[in-house]
Amino acid sequence: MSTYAERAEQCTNQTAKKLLSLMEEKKTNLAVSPDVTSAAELLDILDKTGPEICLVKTHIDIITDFSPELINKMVELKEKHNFMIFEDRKFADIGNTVQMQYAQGIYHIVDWADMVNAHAVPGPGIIDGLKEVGESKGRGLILLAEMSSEGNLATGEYTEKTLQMAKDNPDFVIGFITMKKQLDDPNFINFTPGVKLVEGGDDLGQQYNTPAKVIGEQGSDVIIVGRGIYGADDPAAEAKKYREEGWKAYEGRL
Ligand code: 5BU
Repeated sequence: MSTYAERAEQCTNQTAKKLLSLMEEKKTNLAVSPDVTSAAELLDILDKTGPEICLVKTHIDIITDFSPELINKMVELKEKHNFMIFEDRKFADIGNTVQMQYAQGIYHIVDWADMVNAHAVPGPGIIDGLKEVGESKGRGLILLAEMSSEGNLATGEYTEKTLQMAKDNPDFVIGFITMKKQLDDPNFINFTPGVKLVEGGDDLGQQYNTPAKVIGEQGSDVIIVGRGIYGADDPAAEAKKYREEGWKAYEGRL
């Protein structure tokens, strides 16, 4: 299996290249998902876990006291700790609408998020719409090939067709939300949510796998951890544990 550094060399998209290089350089395949609802809490968790992560995954629309100042501060932390930003917006509309959701409204996501994700359900027009806005800024798109929640419909033929949409747009699509490695193509990065140090789930259908399983056995590239880290008493210490587990699993599979 290729290293993150080798794959960074082969990528066409600059966001994918940057992420893979950063992962290798910082020796971390951990993304933190601080799903809290206040700006101060978000910034606090990000400052504490920043040294351990390659990426932060945000849900900007759950912040109750959002202001553009939050974005400025998040970008300051990004520079301080050297990580990238993924807004988990899960676009799911026609190309014309998602373009506006991506660039306009109050969040202007395209201006600060290195990468965003989208459902494949509307068909390739969703990629075209996002690409028209994001490509010139060097942004990257992640498609939801699979989901972590019980009973989800992103399986079988749906997943296969999603992968084909990515193959048709290798300049803008940088990878997948998936439970395992998809495609034998070093260009695409596999991102996996639903990760905890012990397997299990929550009472709303979330299902958890361990870093060892996700990275070591299933061949994914990036673990995305929410409650496992921000719900801990010491998020910095917990992030360090996930980072070590994730990196050990990566080295083990090389
Ligand atoms: P958790 O607290 O580690 O369960 O949070 C998981 C995060 O990943 C949360 O922000 C979800 O919105 C996100 N997620 C997910 O859990 N499963 C999926 O299939 C996708 C996103 Br796509």
